Amino acid sequence: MDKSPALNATIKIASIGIMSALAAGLMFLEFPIFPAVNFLKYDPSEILPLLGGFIFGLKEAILILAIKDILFYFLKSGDIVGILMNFAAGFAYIVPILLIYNFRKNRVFEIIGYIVGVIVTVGVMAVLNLLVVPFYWKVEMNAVVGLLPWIMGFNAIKFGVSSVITGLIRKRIEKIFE
Ligand code: RBF
Repeated sequence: MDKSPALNATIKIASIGIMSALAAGLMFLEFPIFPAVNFLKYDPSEILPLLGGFIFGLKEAILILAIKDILFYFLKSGDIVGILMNFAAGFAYIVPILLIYNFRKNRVFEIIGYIVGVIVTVGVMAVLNLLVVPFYWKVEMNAVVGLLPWIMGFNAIKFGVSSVITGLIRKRIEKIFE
């Protein structure tokens, strides 16, 4: 972007708004992957904050993620625990990817970022689910331990798929902003 600073700021604010709204819309596609853990739903909405992060930066990515979740909370879900878990997963996924990419802005570090991002998310969400699901479903923590393979598999698939899609479309999306 080599336009005037005022125009750049305007483009950025408008883009953050559009990307947040698109992400909230994508979240409506949500569906469970594994019947054993049908409270975990796949949707590809983390792709937009991640793209926003590659284009504008980490703060902007977190802002798009937060607006997406607030919009979805009011438009559909109404479940504060589910929304906070969705935000936590998106945060654990996006932050390592963008930190690694900001260290060296090339394809290799981008791909290392996706791999680390998925691993961090699988680990963080395993712990968070162990702590939260006993209260949410009023079950023993031992029962949740039995679900861990499904929970970890879910997050690996969800964020693995989102990484592949983002890796494939990123350059094309960024061209729009050149
Ligand atoms: N979303 C994830 O991407 N990863 C998770 O590990 C995860 N754990 C959740 C645990 C509970 C108890 C709930 C209620 C939701 C969780 N979510 C998780 C969010 C869920 O997949 C969905 O996006 C939200 O519930 C919004 O419908």
